[in-house]
Amino acid sequence: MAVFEGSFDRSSTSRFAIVIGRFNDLVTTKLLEGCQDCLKRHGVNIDYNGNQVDYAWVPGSFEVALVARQLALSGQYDAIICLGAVIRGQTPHFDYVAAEVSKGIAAAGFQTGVPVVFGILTTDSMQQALERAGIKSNLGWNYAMSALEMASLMSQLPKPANALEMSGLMPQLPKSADA
Ligand code: INI
Repeated sequence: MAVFEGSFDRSSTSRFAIVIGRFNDLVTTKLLEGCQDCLKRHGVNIDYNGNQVDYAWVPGSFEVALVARQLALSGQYDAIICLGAVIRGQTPHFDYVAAEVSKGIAAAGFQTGVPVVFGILTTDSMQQALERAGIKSNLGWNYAMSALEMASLMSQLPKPANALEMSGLMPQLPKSADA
């Protein structure tokens, strides 16, 4: 039997997409820098005109999952990295955005079979967000590590016997009574 484990040594051949929310871009641009730094130092060509990383900017975290799913469905990427910052305010808005983006990103991965990394900060304050986007550490780096590891791991796993069915995209037909 086998032990499956992602490695970080085939990065120069993997392809990634990064989806970034513009909302709270003081934070998300820093997450992106951390993410790019990690990818670059693992041998990934992060150039905008290169052939390894594509970038998609969206208005806010709420839109991230939709775009990540569409990119994943293209079959062109080994992993998708989602970056956003949802910061609690005076209203319940935070809860709606945070709930939808986390569910949406999980669904995008499940539905497509492509690893979709949850790089959305959810914090109580801008201070907490900035601390996680470069002031103390930069979680963008960690999100890139997850993408590298998952891209490698998924490439090693046995392929689904029925790719459409496993993706959850095939409509479930009702079973007829006499079938
Ligand atoms: N989007 C964020 O990425 N972070 C937030 O903190 C946020 N808040 O608090 O409102 C936010 N809202 C915008 C949202 O993501 C959508 O872009 C907008 O509602 C349009 O659909």
